[in-house]
Amino acid sequence: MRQVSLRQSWIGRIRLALTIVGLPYAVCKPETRLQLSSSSARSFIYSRAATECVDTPYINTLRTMSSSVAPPPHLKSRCQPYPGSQIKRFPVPDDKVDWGQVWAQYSPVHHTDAVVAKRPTWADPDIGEFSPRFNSVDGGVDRTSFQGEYEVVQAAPLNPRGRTGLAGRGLLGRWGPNHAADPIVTRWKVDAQGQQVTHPGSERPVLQFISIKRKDCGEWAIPGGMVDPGEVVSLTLQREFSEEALNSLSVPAAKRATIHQCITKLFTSPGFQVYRGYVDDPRNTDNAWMETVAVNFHDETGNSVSGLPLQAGDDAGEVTWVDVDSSFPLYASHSHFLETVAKERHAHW
Ligand code: RP5
Repeated sequence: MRQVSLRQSWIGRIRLALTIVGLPYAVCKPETRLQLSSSSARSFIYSRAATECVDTPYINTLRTMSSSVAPPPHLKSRCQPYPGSQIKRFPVPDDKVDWGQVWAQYSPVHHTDAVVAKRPTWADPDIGEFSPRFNSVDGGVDRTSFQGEYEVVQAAPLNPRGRTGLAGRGLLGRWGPNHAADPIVTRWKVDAQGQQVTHPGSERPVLQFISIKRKDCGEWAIPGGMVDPGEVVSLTLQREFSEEALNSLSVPAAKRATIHQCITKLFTSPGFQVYRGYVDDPRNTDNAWMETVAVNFHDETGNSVSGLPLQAGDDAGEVTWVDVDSSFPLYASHSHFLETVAKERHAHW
């Protein structure tokens, strides 16, 4: 039986009041696409542990692109079979995704991958074997959601975007939100003469971004990764980029220091926060799901990170610069993030 946790509405009232008087709550709400002009941009620093944006001047320069239209029902989170297995999810039609739709016949398959069940350091124990504090920062593990407060039903957190046809954690380590960070590193595409390339169809300049081919599914993706307990997102963005696109874990310590020096400049330059919220990731389940903060770091002149030799590492099978184009299929919700970047930079999409 579903136990709906009804929290007092005072938080909502405070948020509404802050929004009305123009204080920064509005930019911290979930699933908000944020824009800022390059002239007014400030460095991106975001601390999930504190659950607040810490760079207040930056916050005040943001323009909000949030729409009041409800997001479409998640699709990849209902994919068949469940990744890394032959397990078939209980089929969920679009009109039954919402938990609010009563559906007595709903009988999700239970699955927690053997790797997760072995309890690696990045995974929680089973429900019943520990006492997680959901909807809070729990001993370094951020169990809050960008989507707001999620429900906990029979001790298990409930996916805020609705049914997926699979209960348990599947391949995800944490019950509830699994927080990631996605660094979108871009440059302008140039020809052999160094001239910006314009797309013949859209007549707009073409952006390129650094993409990795994921080893687990073979799909192209942004080189993102999980936020470690207690880690600030700005650090995760740089760390994951170094590990996956520059193979920093496998290079000698001296070379690692050089890589670090080269990319620190880019990652401390003004970043454009593209998205933060739920990710339609194929690994999502009814009780565990991905959320991310996606940030764009742009190499305008093409002579900072563009000069670094790309080398796939960690979870990446390949790494390369890829043209930003709507026809290029990407993992999870990554196309949506790239579309926002292209629009913000008036580039071809
Ligand atoms: C996606 O999974 C996120 O957007 C991020 O790119 C990625 C993190 O998972 P791992 O790459 O660490 O598996 O949902």
